[in-house]
Amino acid sequence: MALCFLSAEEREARAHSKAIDRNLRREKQLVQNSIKILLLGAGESGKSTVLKQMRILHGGGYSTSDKQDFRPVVYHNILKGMKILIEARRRMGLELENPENERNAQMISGYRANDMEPEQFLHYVTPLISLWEDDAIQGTFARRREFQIGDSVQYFCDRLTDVGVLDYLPSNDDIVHARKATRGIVEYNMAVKEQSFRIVDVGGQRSQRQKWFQCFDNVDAILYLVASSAFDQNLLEDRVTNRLVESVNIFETIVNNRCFKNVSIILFLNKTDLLEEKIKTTLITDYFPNFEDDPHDLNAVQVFIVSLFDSVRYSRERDLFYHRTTATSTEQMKFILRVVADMLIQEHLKSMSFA
Ligand SMILES: Nc1nc2c(ncn2[C@@H]2O[C@H](COP(=O)(O)OP(=O)(O)OP(=O)(O)O)[C@@H](O)[C@H]2O)c(=O)[nH]1
Ligand SMILES: [Mg+2]
Repeated sequence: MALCFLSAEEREARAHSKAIDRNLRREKQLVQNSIKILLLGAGESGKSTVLKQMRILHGGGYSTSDKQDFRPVVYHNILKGMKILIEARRRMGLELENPENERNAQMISGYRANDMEPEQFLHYVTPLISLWEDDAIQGTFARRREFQIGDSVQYFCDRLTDVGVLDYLPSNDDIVHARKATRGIVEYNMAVKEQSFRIVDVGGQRSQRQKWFQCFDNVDAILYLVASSAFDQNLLEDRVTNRLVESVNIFETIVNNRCFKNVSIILFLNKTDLLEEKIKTTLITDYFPNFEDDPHDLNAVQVFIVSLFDSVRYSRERDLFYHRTTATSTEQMKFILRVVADMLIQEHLKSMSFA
């Protein structure tokens, strides 16, 4: 039917429908052209931290209002962390060095999770500083592998005077240290060198892992994160399974999954900063007796951890790609993410030319 026989409304409706079709085509093209990266790994391995760095380095970053949204998370990390320390100290039977801290401990123990405003948090700051300085709390913290406490508690407790002000605005460093477990599936789009990337972040705790298969379609690359420093720690979920063993077991199911036959899988040996500190005093041989090298040598320990992951791969066609990372360091991630993006862009171009 010629367009001139259409009423004005019909013409408008047709134009509208054509515009929708155009947008759909553009979106489809964008999805086809973008590189889909899955972030996988056990709980607390650092997946969301890597995603935050991608947003800081290659995405829109964090506006003032986004940063404000992290305030209650930081407050919760600190108060929950101190509550855990107080309870663990009691169980260990360590006497508080400063008698006034009995009252402070009672106050913090009464904290219940809520979205706290700065005015409220300010009441807790002096008691928190006093407790953090107490030898009994420090002694308890030194034995933290015996109980479950987040890796960022020390970072924030060392900065209580900065956090404990009325106009506190979390910095990018604070944001990458803030801990909130991921529930469900989070997607983020960004571009590196005009190549679009679709990043998918999932929750790594056991209860979250049944959702993983929902994002297994059309994956180009997997960044598999492991908390390398967790070789002496047990899982939060059952408190008995070694965290490194759990991570190797999950990796085994991913790396040998036929869905990922042609997918680049890159291992991020994460939390290098914490591993470096830990091996000064903790022997990996106490947890992995088949380690035969110098347990205080960072490189030797990392090579051993990589070998645990490498040994569960059925296919030996390709070498296992890995990077030693500290996901909380924006400086370091800038370099590593660039290397990874370059590699994936090359592979993507190659696959497009064969398509
Ligand atoms: N010191 C240090 N802390 C890290 C590093 N990577 C992550 N973290 C911290 O470890 C905690 C857990 O990191 P997340 O990124 O939330 O871990 P996740 O893998 O997303 O965890 P789930 O969402 O539960 O699966 C956060 O407090 C991070 O700041 C690292 O390389 N070094
Ligand atoms: Mg997460």
